[in-house]
Amino acid sequence: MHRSSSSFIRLAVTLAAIALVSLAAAACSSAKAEPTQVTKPAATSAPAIQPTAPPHVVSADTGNQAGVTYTLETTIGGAGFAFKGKGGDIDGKLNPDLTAALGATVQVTLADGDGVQHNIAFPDFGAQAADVVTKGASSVAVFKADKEGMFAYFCAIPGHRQAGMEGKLIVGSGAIAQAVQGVSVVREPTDLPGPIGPRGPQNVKLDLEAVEVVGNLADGTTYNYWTYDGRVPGPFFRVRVGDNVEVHMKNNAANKNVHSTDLHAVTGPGGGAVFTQLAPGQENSFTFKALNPGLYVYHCATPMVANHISNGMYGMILVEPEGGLPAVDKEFYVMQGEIYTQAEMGKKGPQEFDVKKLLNETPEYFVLNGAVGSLTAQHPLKAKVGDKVRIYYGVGGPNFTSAFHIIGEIFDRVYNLASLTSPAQTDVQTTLVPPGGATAVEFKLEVPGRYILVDHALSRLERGLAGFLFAEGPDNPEVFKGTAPTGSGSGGH
Ligand SMILES: [Cu+2]
Repeated sequence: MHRSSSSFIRLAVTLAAIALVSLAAAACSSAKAEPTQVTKPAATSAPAIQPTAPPHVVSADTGNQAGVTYTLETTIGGAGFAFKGKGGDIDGKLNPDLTAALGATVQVTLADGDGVQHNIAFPDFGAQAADVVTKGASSVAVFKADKEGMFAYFCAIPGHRQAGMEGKLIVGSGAIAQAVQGVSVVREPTDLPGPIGPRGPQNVKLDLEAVEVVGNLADGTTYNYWTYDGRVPGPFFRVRVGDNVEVHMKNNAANKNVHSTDLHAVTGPGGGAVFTQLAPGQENSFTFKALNPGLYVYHCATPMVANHISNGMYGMILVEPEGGLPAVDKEFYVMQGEIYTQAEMGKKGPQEFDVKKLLNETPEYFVLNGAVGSLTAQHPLKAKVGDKVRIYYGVGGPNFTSAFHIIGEIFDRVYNLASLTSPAQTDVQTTLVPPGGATAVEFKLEVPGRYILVDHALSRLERGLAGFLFAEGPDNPEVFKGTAPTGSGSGGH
């Protein structure tokens, strides 16, 4: 910790966040260490079924209704913590899929392999194995797999599920598991056009298509997204101040709803929405002159607008000032949104939109680029030490202002509220981004490792909002050095 200006609070919060996402095993284990750990059966509200199955894995494929047993060992690995299969088909696999025939008794033994406090919960079946605290301790969850489908299991210690301790239990036909496979709606953060360069104003044409699609919201969880061009956020457009811009929008014939576009870069009533209220199968165009440079949000403006936005219909358009923006090595495109599902976050299978939660502003998920894991497991940002990075960050929302922050970095320059003509602010830790607003931040990467994009309203991290930025390159001990506490098992980055 060589930033003398860092306050203790910021440090503590940052460390807490790192613990959640990447783990700080030492802190957990030292805080919870007990001299002995008694092995105890699950204290659970599940039907009190005594385990009768022998201590080996019985394949669920045999249709054995009597029971199936699994052993999972806790481990440090992958994104943080994980369950590792022991024995049978799941041996050595991280967070393995567990399967059981409908009606089978499932017995899961949890073995503590890392000396950190853990448990395992099957909330859909009201079952949870007691906490294990010391290395070698074990506990058991037993329940009856009395409903078909795909269900989550996870460690219920706060933060551990988000740190990677989550897997799937598939009961009955594997076809159900297949059925909830949606497509990826995640827009890659590198999917944006390059700088325009020193040209004069031109006529340019932008194409947009509204596409309704069943997409992956999280692992094993799907949602009926409404998108532009099948991705969240929609395409990143780049024009120059003074350009005459023709916007051509199409509503895919397979859609069920009317859609439209309101671009905040437009000067004119509705931002174009009046010309683009399109029924499925329709298309239309309008033109506008890009009068003001800036980074602007666009979104669907068809009632209920908040519904269309939360389902994924937002994106950004950059209107470059004359001469463009200063050159950087890497540019990224990231947008924050909320998703309102009827079931609680973490429920597997297809999820339904919940209008009441939308109106009450109580989302189940907060996401970057459309889905949980989008910019962590799937498409992390990548750069090199020495790179100057610019992130175009917008909030589709529809409701929550973001306290945008990168754990481990300081923004060298912030184009506050995405104003590109005001002087940039310098040396900013966290910047506010309102719904329907944006920012552009720039910083140089001095130290290699993993940085974490968050909304510093950090409860939202627990609901899916996180992104990784990996910086590759040689260590820079002059700026940052240290050693992890012994026995933590943490490899740092
Ligand atoms: Cu729409």
